[in-house]
Amino acid sequence: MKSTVRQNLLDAFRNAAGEFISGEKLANTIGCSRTAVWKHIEELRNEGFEVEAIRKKGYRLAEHPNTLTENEIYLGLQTKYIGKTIHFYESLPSTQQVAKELALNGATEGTLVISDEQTLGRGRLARAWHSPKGTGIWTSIIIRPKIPIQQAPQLTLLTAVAAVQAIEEQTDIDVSIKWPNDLLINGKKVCGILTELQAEENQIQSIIIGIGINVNQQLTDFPEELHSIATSLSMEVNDKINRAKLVQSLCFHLEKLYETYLTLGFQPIKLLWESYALSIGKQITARTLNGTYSGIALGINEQGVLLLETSDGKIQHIYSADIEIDALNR
Ligand code: BT5
Repeated sequence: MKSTVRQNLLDAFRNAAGEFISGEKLANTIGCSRTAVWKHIEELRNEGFEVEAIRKKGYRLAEHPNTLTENEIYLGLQTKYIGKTIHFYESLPSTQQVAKELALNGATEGTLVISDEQTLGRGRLARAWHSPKGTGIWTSIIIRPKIPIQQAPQLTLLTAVAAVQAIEEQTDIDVSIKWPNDLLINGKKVCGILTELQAEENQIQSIIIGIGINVNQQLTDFPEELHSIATSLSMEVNDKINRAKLVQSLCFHLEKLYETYLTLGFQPIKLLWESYALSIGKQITARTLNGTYSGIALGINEQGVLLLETSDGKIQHIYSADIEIDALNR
């Protein structure tokens, strides 16, 4: 966040819930001069916020611009710490890289990096993640859980649940999860999650949760090779979706689930994850770096590892793979 004055001003407008606040009261609550208040209001106006000013009554925030700016995200945020510090960029190679550097420099838990465009967005195994300007949510969030390293994959599954809940809340579309990190609508990918961790002497320092959600793209915004496998929320509902609201909702659900996870463990998250999962009980093929396995997906274990029963009755533990649900039982 660029300025705490700005942050306090937005908090004051949010608390006023559309009512007028006098310039003097604003200056007092924020702890700055009335001239500074005026300057910040002018900046908000330049960003597209409509701030009414009436003599003797003061200021009132009338309209939001519905753009994806840090102010717009901050204004509707209902969390304690996830997303409370926002680093917004017009364009970045990848939000993961910036979040990683911030985390190494001590950024607090919940710090959110978001960019309107990524020029080098990436998925797992350095695959490209298509992130065109002004259309999606390309974000990385820093968390610092005190958990053993081998439990880190649970956070990918937790994030997938949070993203499903946020999308369903904002759009009413049914979303399913394909293990471990794909969110699908009618079989097409709408969201991908990439979690990366930084550790020292077997201790997690930070986990960077990268989330990419296709929001307002139309088919022609995707490159040819993604036409048959990708979709956006807008394509599914035939309408534009407010990206800032979706980010707020994502932060809200992420924080709620993360708090549950820290107090009650993975079990409640696992149950939720299973309720959204596509592949459980189905015949699947899992391509791992060590080979390809086919069998029935039994579910996930306490670590978030996928259990696959092969035709000879053996149970394979799949830690990382691309899975395909076999055509026969889709
Ligand atoms: C993922 O990888 O799905 C994780 C994507 C994470 C992206 C976020 S955006 C914010 C943060 N910053 C980053 O640089 N990354 C994270 P994976 O499971 O490996 O899937 C990658 C594959 O998805 C590609 O090989 C394509 O086939 C496909 N793909 C690429 N862009 C896509 C898009 N926009 N929508 C749907 N599918 C896409």
